[in-house]
Amino acid sequence: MKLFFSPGACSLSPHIVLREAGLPFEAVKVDLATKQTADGADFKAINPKGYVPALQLDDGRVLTEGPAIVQYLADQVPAKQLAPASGSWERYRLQEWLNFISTEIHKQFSPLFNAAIPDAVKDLQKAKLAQRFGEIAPVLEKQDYLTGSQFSVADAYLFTVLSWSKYFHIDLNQWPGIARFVERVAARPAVIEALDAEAKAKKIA
Ligand SMILES: N[C@@H](CCC(=O)N[C@@H](CS)C(=O)NCC(=O)O)C(=O)O
Repeated sequence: MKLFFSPGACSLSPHIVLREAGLPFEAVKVDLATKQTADGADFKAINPKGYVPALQLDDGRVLTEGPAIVQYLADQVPAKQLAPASGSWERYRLQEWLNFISTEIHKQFSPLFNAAIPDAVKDLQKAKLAQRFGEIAPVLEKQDYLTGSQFSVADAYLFTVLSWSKYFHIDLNQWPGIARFVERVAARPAVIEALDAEAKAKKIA
């Protein structure tokens, strides 16, 4: 399998999941400005949408969209319990979280990275994010992870998008449950490895 990623982007979520799952993979860096991969391919020929993450299976099939990719990966190694069984109530709860993170957090952060968006709009986005963090905080006050005591792919995704807070002076200590969640996830060996690998890939540039 190949994971097409960009250091620090939302592709960190499947990167963490691949390492949590213990699946063999090759991480291929994508230059999002030029849409070229580090191994010299035209990334738009792999994912016509031009964004990361994309997962290419050994038979050539490509899966895109972070929430779909992480569920696919979790289902390859059910024993790791990175997602509840397909069809179970708990699986729908996981999908509820993945969709919430995708639409209400990930895509609310995206305009903050866009230099063309006026500051007044960015302030509204930050207020909306603060509202959403306030909704997640009570959950993480009473349990270690989004779905309970077990780390899941939703936690990898939430950790990834929360990591962008530092770029926009959003102090997560306002929500102690969230701040402790970030520390808890950051201490996981698979997460340390993924962050380290992405930091090295960033330096190579
Ligand atoms: N809907 C996609 C969005 C992915 C996305 O926003 N990727 C960003 C990085 S976090 C990206 O590659 N942006 C570059 C671009 O759109 O050209 C998903 O959830 O996987």
